Amino acid sequence: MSSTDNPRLRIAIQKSGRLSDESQSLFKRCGLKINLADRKLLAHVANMPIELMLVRSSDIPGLVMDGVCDLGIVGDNTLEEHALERQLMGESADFNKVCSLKFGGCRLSIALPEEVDYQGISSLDGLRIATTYPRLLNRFGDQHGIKFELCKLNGSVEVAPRVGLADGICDLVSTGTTLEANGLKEVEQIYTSKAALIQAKHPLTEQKQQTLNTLLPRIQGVLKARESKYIMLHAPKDKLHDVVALMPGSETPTVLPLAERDDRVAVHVVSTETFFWETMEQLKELGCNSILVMPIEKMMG
Ligand code: PRT
Repeated sequence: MSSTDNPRLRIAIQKSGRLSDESQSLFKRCGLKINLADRKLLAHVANMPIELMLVRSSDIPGLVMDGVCDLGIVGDNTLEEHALERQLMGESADFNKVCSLKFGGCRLSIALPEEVDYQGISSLDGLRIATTYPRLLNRFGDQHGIKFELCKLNGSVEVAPRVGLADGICDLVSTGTTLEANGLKEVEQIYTSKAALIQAKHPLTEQKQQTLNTLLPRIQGVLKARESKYIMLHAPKDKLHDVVALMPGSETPTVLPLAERDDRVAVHVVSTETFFWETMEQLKELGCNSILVMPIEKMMG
């Protein structure tokens, strides 16, 4: 059944790998009851007309661009590489990026053996580079007027220089541990990526559109809640202005009286930015106490 005849909104997610747990957890936090027990290709959602297609990450851009799936979650890196490849083949690469999902963050970088004396981008000209991302690497080369000799690998890219297959690599990096463990150093960052929710260009049926209209605000609510904190503290009344100014991204605070204390108040705020220990220490210096920072599960409105 093609996606357009199917009453269920079909969303492609990675079956197993770095994006699969976060993708499933996002939908679960949106209230979807996903039946994953049998690990089939399609997992129905029990309480909404949605089905998840569990596939390899690298298949997701094509499934969405060809209209087999209505939506998909995939890394920008995979998406961009696939789109570039299609454009070079003269095929259409249509999709809409609905939103960035704030997980799966990484960078695509060129790395060389530690002992190489790196002299800048021009010294990369003519090097043999092993990569899973030849299109993104070539685009970087074109932008800087350099040419690479490419060695396309789909895995274990980081061992290529050690076994004499390439002079360097162009691969995804998150912590840098893999590069270090393989005696490589990052010399150029060519692309940064996060997981994204993408949508096919085909028009949705009214029923699917309604489902999407319910789902999207929930996704936004989960993403916003993930970054936000609910902060409660007791503050000296005469320092209220300074106290509120210290809390990043806070909406209008709720200020409540404290029993038997005319000089102090309770302050409650939702802060939409990262709340650092340093801020807590500064609040304490202003005379605040009972400072509580709590995670928020869901947000709407
Ligand atoms: O599903 P399929 O097999 O087609 O895809 P895949 O092989 O790309 O799957 P997977 O699970 O490895 O990666 C899925 C997506 O996760 C990627 O396309 C990125 O968008 C994202 N992502 C985020 C990463 C990393 N971080 C990452 N660190 N993907 C891969 N890595 C690898 C990298 O290739 C290297 O081997 O992790 C190693 C480096 O990690 P650090 O922490 O040592 O720097």
